[in-house]
Amino acid sequence: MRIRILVFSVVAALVVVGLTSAMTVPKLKGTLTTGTIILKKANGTKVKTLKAGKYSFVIKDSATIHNFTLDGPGFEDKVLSGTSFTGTTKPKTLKLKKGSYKYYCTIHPDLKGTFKVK
Ligand SMILES: [Cu+2]
Repeated sequence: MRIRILVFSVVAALVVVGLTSAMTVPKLKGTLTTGTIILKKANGTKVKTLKAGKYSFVIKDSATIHNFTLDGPGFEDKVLSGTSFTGTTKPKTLKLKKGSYKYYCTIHPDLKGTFKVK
């Protein structure tokens, strides 16, 4: 009986750990204004390198003339915030693979940032 309780506890603990790790997808916050585009980690630092894996993207977009578009392995010009949209996008989970990524406005390609996934 005691072993059965122990086994149940271990299984329950593993389920909790599994659910927790599934829920803790790192958040990345993009900001798009009339003159700036930037992608930051939850701690506020600019994204330069990331480990391969899933990330939850949220874009805070106050510009009606720009879009926030991601280009890189697995994504060819994926629009995360459309040109006319303003506000904060719903979180979108994306799986990033190794390689070089660029986030930019397709209308104004000079408005851009890059990061690497290792
Ligand atoms: Cu633009």
